[in-house]
Amino acid sequence: MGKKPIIGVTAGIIKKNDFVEGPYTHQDYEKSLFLAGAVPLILPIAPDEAIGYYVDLCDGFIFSGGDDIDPRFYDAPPSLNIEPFHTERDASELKLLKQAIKAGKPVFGICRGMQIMNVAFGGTLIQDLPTEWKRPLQHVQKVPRMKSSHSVRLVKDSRLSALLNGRESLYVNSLHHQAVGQIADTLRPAAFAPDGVVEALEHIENDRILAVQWHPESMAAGGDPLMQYLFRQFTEKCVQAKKETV
Ligand SMILES: [Mn+2]
Repeated sequence: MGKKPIIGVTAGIIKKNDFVEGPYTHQDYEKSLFLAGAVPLILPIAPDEAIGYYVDLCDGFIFSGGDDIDPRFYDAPPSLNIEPFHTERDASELKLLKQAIKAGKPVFGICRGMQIMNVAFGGTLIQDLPTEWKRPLQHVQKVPRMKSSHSVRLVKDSRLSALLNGRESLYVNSLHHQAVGQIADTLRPAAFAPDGVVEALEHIENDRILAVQWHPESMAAGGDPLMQYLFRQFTEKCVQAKKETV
């Protein structure tokens, strides 16, 4: 006991019918964390006073995918093509992210999780790629979730590229209609789609902060070795961070 890191995964809310409603994460997050040797812990949207307990309990955090982000958090009005957002989830995750980083915990933002990260550090979002981006490619893929559908170019000398042994590009899946707009000052892009959309972000100094726009958890759960490697690397980072803070 004690060697596997506990990794918190932020949950959204799903309503199945009038009688069934509750915290939701896609099971691929849990599957890929178990595969990587971590123990996942699903974190429901929490009141402020519970956030510190989440930070203490977990050795690292995945900020998961989900709905749009309420644009009030980056001082923009909702555009005509915004989809449903959940203000309470956004507020709760922004607090959790800031406290987790302050406590030195590794964080991995995925899809919406990358967007909330950019917003937390002061950046903005594109609210709807098809109508607000010049000549976008298809970012809501028409093939199963675990399959890749568009390429990304990794930024040379980025931490992400180094993590992947200097790779210059890879194919990823894509299930988003929002994207990073103005990048926060303390973050830098680590990957771009062919249409210029930001597909990965990393912190300029803190190597415990990484985010991707695609869904590596579904590719990993579907058997993709590169994405499984990404999860093992994150798990290892959580183990290291735990050792250093004890
Ligand atoms: Mn994409």
